[in-house]
Amino acid sequence: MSSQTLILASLFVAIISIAIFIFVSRRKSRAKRNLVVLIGPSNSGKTAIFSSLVYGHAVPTITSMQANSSFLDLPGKRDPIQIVDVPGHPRLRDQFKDFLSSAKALAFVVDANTASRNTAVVAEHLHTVLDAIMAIPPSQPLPTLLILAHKCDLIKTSSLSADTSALAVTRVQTILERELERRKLSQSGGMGVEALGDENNNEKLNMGGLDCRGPGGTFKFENWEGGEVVFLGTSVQSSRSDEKSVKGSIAPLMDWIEENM
Ligand SMILES: Nc1nc2c(ncn2[C@@H]2O[C@H](COP(=O)(O)OP(=O)(O)OP(=O)(O)O)[C@@H](O)[C@H]2O)c(=O)[nH]1
Ligand SMILES: [Mg+2]
Repeated sequence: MSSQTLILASLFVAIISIAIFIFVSRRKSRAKRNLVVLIGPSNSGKTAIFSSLVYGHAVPTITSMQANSSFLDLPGKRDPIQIVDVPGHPRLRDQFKDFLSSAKALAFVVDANTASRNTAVVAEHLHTVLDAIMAIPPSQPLPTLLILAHKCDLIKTSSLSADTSALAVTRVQTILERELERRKLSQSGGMGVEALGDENNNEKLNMGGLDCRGPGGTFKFENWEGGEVVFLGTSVQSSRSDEKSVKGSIAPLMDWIEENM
């Protein structure tokens, strides 16, 4: 065999090997994305949602000091869905970053009933999540950001027939958009924004992640440049006797998982 043929044969083998490697690693990264990560402030209801998804009912909880992880088998799905519940404690909440490359969805849980009182804390926490998603390299698929307006059962309405879930979603979305726009303006004015979660971490003062398309770039989730944001209204407990079963109240999240994973 001439040396030219040998070089051509080696090149051919190298190209085939690279093609096989890329094919296998793409399949792997697609197969891995069966994960939903529950994140958000302390006491918002992440562990209650986790146990409702995994065990079918909410269990009594205390403040989580470590992440919970379990699998959910759904009819018609080949692979089980992994659910991870990351504690909201300021020193532990950044653990969600470990799952960024494999998560299909990050579910940011907000207590819709107290969101207006805790706006600054909730928005600062969400800002760290938006910043982390925007920092994902373009070669990696972006997780969908689900924002769960949770504890819908506690929303007070004048009419019994009102859709508390829709009210909770509108309330949470409006509050967060307003506060994130405020943070964006403070940053662009060179004033910096508060890092409420961990007062020792100065990096957070320069967080990005709020870029939006459209005139003026006003912060709106539908125009956010970091990918898809979906709002869902959920609850795991019922304070009204005429309401659906506990499992039914996380139905919007379950439906999203069934349709998208
Ligand atoms: N009314 C009502 N209460 C809820 C709901 N979901 C959770 N809770 C209550 O809210 C409290 C906090 O819930 P957790 O699930 O422990 O909150 P968490 O987000 O895991 O909090 P950390 O572990 O500290 O991050 C508990 O007392 C729950 O019973 C809900 O849908 N409705
Ligand atoms: Mg918890």
